[in-house]
Amino acid sequence: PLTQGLLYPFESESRDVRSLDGMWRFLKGGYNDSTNGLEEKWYATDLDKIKPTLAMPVPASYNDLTTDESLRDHLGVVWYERKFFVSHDWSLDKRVWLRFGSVHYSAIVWLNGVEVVRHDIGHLPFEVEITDHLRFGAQNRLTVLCNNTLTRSTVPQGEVVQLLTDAGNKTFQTYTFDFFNYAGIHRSVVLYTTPKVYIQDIHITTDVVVDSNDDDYDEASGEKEADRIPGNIGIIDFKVTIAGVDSNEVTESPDFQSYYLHLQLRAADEIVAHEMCKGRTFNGTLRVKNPILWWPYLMNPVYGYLYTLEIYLHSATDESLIDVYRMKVGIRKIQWDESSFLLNGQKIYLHGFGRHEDSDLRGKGLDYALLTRDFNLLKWIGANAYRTSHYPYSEESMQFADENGIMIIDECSSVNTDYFGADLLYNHKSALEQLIHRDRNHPSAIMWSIANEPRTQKNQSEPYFREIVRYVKTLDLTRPLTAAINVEIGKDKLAQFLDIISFNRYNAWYHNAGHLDTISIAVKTEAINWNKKYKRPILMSEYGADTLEGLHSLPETIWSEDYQIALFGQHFKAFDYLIKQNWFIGEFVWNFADFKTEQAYTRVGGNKKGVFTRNRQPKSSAHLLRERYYGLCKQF
Ligand code: GCB
Repeated sequence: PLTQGLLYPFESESRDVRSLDGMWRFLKGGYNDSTNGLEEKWYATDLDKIKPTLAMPVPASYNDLTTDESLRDHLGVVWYERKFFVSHDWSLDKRVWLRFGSVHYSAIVWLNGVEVVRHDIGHLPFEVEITDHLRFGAQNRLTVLCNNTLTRSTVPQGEVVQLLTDAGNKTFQTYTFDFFNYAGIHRSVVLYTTPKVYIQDIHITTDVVVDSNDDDYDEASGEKEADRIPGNIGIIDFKVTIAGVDSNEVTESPDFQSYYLHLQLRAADEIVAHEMCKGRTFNGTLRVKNPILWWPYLMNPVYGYLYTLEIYLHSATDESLIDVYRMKVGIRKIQWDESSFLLNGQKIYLHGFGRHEDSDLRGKGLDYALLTRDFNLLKWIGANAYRTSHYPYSEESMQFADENGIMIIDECSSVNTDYFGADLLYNHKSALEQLIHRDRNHPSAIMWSIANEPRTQKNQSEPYFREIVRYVKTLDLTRPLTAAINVEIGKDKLAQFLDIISFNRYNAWYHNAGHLDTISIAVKTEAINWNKKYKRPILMSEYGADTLEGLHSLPETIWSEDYQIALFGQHFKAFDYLIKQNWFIGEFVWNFADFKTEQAYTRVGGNKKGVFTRNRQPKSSAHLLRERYYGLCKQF
């Protein structure tokens, strides 16, 4: 089913938002049906009445907050609970919604003991209307079951295995992806209200066209008409869905004509475009003369410029105002062809990072302080882009990216797929559908990445990805598709379907460790071969070296800060050559910061390929990268 609604919960004069973040009660369940608390109906009563509970913050991963190894490595179910009051006022002519920014991996939610919603796939929001289940003017109990089990049909995949221990067999999770499978309620939980009839969904696409009737020409100024550069028109096509009109909640209901929409686009205090929509569909176009375009960081003195789109829903009977929703809109045009990627008609060179949502203690939990620090570091180092390796990042981070002019390669949570069955295909399509629905209005989202390092040497991967790409193209044609590939050109079966080919390669690390002089030629050759074979723009989506902060050695040896610097330098040589080939469109270091992984003898306290430490302080290479990235900002 296609996602509906899920607008970011902004408050307005017609909408209240109430956070349920804070301390919740927490209880660990087991992996099996007999131990996970479902059969015993733990949701039917207070969790403390079942067993002593722990205090657990929301949002946060639960794994690193106690000293209990069995919770860090827990497989299966955990339970969260919190109580809240809502006042009688909220029962008056309103709908009340419960929204989760993300629960990893799957969730079942009960309100006052009644199941209200289920959701699968981490890193994505879900919501449900709870008006009929709420006790107004009284206390309510919200219970959430969160299950982190990964199987061959989850996105990403994992396997559940048995190990013999002194206490008998233990069940635990294995996975091949290289980041810790943090779990819990990772993003904010909110209650919000809407009117009974409400703005349910908004889809906008933007474009920039030349103004053929430029009527600002002023003969009196002595300007010759032929010398004038015609102005631009910014186009915002919108499609707004309202719901709640009748019990069917469909926009095409007979009562539909009793409503109209008024849209206004604001630049600061000035209204620069507006539109009224009546009739059966709320589709239309706003036109802005000589718009301030959305530009990436430092490509223009004004970057990350956002207008505010205000949507007012009125009753046609008495013109009263029913619902108001405001959102930020960046006007920009994306184009791509065989050899380039253009934004607002200009060639773009992407320079940035693969990243992770990861930090000490809170794991993958949303943290505004961390987000702020990360964006300040991205700007300090001169990055203009990052890839949301290897899953959708928070909606709040997408808003930061919009505002700061950081271009996002928006990746879904498919990592290292080596099985291509119908069950996985279904979930993978759903992961992409939910991601695109969530992020399609963000100017910063410039490309969709459908997977990271799938095993595309396998024959079954070909029909699988043909179908994935066909499906994504039915959802969005305004952005190019890519995937981060690490299979060799001769064997890979996915690149043929992509608009832009991204490749991950660890020259002088996993290949030929210690041989810095093999890097430049290998990178050049690989990029050229991808381009030759497929005639597409190419970018290097990962390269890097694990680096232990404070470890130095000359001549450079692997794991030292000096080696990371030398390895970057060799890559820069190749990139400088490739940039001149035109079709080479970007370079992404792996990784922005050190991050936690599963325990493995190749990982000393996690993956250390960060340019910043896990604490977000620079390693020596950060200064070199800063010089390069600022240089690239000037060049493009
Ligand atoms: C990769 C993966 C990334 C790993 C990285 C590494 O190719 O895409 O998830 O963390 O290599 O450091 O091994």
